[in-house]
Amino acid sequence: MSTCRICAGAVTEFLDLGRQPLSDAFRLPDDPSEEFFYRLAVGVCGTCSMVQLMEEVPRERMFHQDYPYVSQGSSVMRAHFRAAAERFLAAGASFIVELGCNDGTMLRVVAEAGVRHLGVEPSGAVADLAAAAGVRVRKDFFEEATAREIRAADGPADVIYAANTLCHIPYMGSILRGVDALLADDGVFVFEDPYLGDIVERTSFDQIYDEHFFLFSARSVDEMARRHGLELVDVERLPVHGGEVRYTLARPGARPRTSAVDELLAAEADLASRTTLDGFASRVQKIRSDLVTLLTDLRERGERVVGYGATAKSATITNLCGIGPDLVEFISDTTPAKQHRLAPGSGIPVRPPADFAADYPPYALLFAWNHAEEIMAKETAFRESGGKWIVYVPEVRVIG
Ligand code: JHZ
Ligand code: SAH
Ligand code: ZN
Repeated sequence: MSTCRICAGAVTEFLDLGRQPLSDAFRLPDDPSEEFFYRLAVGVCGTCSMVQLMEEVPRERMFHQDYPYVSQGSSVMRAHFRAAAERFLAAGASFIVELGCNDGTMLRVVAEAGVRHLGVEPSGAVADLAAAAGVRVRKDFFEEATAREIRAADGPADVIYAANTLCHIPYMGSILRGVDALLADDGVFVFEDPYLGDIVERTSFDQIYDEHFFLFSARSVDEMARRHGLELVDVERLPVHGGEVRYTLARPGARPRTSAVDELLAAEADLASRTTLDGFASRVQKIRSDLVTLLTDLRERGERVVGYGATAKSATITNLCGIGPDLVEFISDTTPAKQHRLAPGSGIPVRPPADFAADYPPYALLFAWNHAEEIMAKETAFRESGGKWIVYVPEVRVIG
């Protein structure tokens, strides 16, 4: 049992994913330091229904100068963020603040339009990429104190936006007090994160890792907003990252609540129930044993398997299943800051895509399954060489 980070209610554990490393800590092969591990387990609050990790990793261990993830690695995500920026601009926003702006993939569109903005980003190297792209960025963790300083210096924000960032932040009280301090009276706080409903439906349990402290639903976000003097006024389901929801919060009465909110709330009637979550946990165990069986069989037959996409998500599955370099030769990844390093916990080497293309393996294990369409569309030569994809969401399957 632990205490809910939203409402202080009792959180009951429903899934233990074991000892896990930091999902984005790609290590140099000769790094002599001891690797950090924590217990990855997830539970649900009996009061507000928020699904959350049982243990919290200190933020500075995850987000620092060398944080490697960049948003620009997917063409689908670049288009997604361009569309988000264009929508804010079309609505007439004159000051847009983004939490976790990363390499500035969204805000560079705002900067190009000449509209006032600020990115708040604690991870140094990615913040530098944003600045180099013409984005105004503050290297800091967003929290109440940061928000008050921004408000004093820059005035109220029409839009506060956070993609794949809010669910990373356990200290939610400070964040929402900060939003209250910074948001214009008729402003909107818009955030999008992996959706609990999709995670349960697809058994995409690899969305659970250190950085994803919360798995949001309309119900839990509605409760969270209300407890902090805000109102959930809109929800929109997004196809990106394996299924997300974009939530819009506003000050009470400032905006009408759309029917989409009530529809999603109604569809979630059983989502946080013990039966649903226990069913999810037992499907996780099936995926785990199916995948280990498949990879072990392939090894016994002498077949090569290469991983595709050194995702943060892959840390959960490799470490849960005990998949190491004996089962997956290396992982191909486009991110310079991950290449020539070892994947966390598993020690699987990460190599540039050229190494994948130089000698196509018969099997590629698709760790970046959320980008399947984009990846399969461009990896035609792999398929033509006879290559087959292995996926494990929503179940273990060989394609080809
Ligand atoms: P991708 C990260 O998760 C961490 P990850 C974080 N916690 C989060 O929530 C999401 O991002 C937003 C590579 N790649 O997007 C690039 C190729 O090699 O699934 C990335 O390393 N070739 C903030 O890491 C990885 O795969 C390709 O063609 O799970 C994809 O990572 C493409 C498209 C990607 O997020
Ligand atoms: N928005 C981008 C990046 C997501 S990665 C996208 O969707 O692709 C999550 C980002 O949140 C990281 O760059 C991390 O440094 C940042 N972050 C973590 N805690 C934060 C905080 N308290 N305030 C602002 N950014 C934070
Ligand atoms: Zn709670």
